[in-house]
Amino acid sequence: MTPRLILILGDQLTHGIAALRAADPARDIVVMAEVMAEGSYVPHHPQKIALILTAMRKFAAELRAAGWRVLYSRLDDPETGPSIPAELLRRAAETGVAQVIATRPGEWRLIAALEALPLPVTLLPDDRFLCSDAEFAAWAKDRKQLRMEWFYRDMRRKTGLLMEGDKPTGGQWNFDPENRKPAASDLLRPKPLRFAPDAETEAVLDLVEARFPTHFGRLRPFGWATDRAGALQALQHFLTQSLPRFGDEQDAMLEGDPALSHSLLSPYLNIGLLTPLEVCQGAEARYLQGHAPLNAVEGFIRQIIGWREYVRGIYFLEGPGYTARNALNHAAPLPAAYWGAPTQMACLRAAVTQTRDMAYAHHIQRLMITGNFALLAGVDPHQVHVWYLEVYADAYEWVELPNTLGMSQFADGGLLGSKPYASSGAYINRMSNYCRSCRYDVKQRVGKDACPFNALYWDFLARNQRKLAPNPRMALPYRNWDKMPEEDRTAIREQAARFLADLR
Ligand code: FAD
Ligand code: DLZ
Ligand code: SF4
Repeated sequence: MTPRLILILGDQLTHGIAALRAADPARDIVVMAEVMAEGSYVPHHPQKIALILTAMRKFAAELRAAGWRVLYSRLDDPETGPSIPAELLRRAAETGVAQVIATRPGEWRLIAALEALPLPVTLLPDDRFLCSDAEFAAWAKDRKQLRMEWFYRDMRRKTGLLMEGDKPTGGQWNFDPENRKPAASDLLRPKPLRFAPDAETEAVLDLVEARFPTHFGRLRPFGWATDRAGALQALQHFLTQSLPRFGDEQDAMLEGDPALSHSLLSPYLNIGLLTPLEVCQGAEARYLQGHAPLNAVEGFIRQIIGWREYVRGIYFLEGPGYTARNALNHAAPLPAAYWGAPTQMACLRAAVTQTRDMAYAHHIQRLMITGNFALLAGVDPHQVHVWYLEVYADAYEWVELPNTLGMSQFADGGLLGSKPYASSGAYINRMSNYCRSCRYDVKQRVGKDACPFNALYWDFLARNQRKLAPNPRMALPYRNWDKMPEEDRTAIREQAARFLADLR
């Protein structure tokens, strides 16, 4: 029987992935390629590139050990082509094998490139996700509004996670009201598991250092797991050490404690070293054995079978055009502070510094610090999107774009979420300890010491009143704005204008 080329991409490192299930080790040839194009179509954080390349090398070794023939191209091989399509054409010419089977990539960009190849290419659905495109489209069809909470309930029913018959465990679908607690410093809080680089990882770190010297972000210290065994260890560590406090500390932010009780599992989930169902079943088991409370376990599972699946559904439902959305017509450039330029805003400095050093920030830092500030400052959502895609170890367009453009920048006009995640300094002060060490005063709205989030928040509301005021969920802030004396409103808007002018 004619052999086929089986393409495995850097975020498809799962032994049970569709393309491998459709292939036969005795007949087919696996193709894996480290290419400059994937590391630089946006300049990814060096830790992300190092994670992917090391994990690809280890995965290829596992495939060979399992009996597969693998053609593996290293970035430093002189024959390696510049891109995935170039590598497939080279391997096709070299082997005389023309037909390609791949699992559909997670970015429209690469789907288009594979479909444009002058070779017969079969793209199989990526069934590592719990909800297929067809299922999501059927769910979304005829709904006036898409809301994660309704989708999530269907995913609970589908997976049976935290279900007692057709009822949710504990009698409620969502325990978030118990979760939004500010964090308290705790020197004994368990830290996420980090891994000292082995020789293979060190070799890749040197390669990445040499090939991507200008990318934003520190490569070392590098502490990510780079194979499934390591990712499983990280999962067990999270389940036993941090999961019990996950719910309580989910929305909190603390100077000097970048992870709190978050899992840091997204880079492993997104490249396929862990599967969403095994992670959620692990968490559910901790609840059933009495080791973790329901608010923590339900909250954690919701992030994965709810938010993660929901944003992916939106990405593929909306198509490549979603990237261009800009419902609020924002056009300002991304401030230099996002690239590490000095800023006196303690919260922004902490989030960006941590991002530079770890390629990681937790959800509330991404949403309510860097995302919120870009939203209030009217930054072009496309620039914000590219920044998030560049700087995080877990960033792939299918998950990053809806989170950034939809959830954080409201650039889709409310398709993904019901209202903008905009807040003044008061929210950051309530949920973090950043304000204590900040040069600005979170209680002031105007004056040289005033927290920039305050004037910017009201200015954002005023600027967008026509578009946002009809939204019932925005009624309260607009009532407060309208009640403010005229001279206060003028002073706030002047303060915001001065701050934005200085920023630019
Ligand atoms: P935990 O807090 O421990 O959560 C557990 C898991 O739930 C995560 O590992 C992740 O797989 C999943 N999850 C949680 N929230 C979300 C969400 N909103 N969407 C999808 N999955 C979620 N996540 C990415 O994986 N890649 C991205 O590129 C990305 N970009 C984001 C950009 C913005 C502007 C925002 C607001 C959020 C973004 N997120 C992204 C979602 C979320 O911030 C990260 O998944 C989370 O911070 C990863 O850290 P963790 O593993 O410690 O998560
Ligand atoms: C992110 C990434 C990087 C940095 N490098 C490679 C690579 O060299 N080879 C590869 O196959 N995949 C890489 N990836 C992952 C791809 O960018 C990812 O598969 C697409 O963005 C689709 O999600
Ligand atoms: Fe951030 Fe304002 Fe608090 Fe400073 S005062 S840390 S700028 S919220």
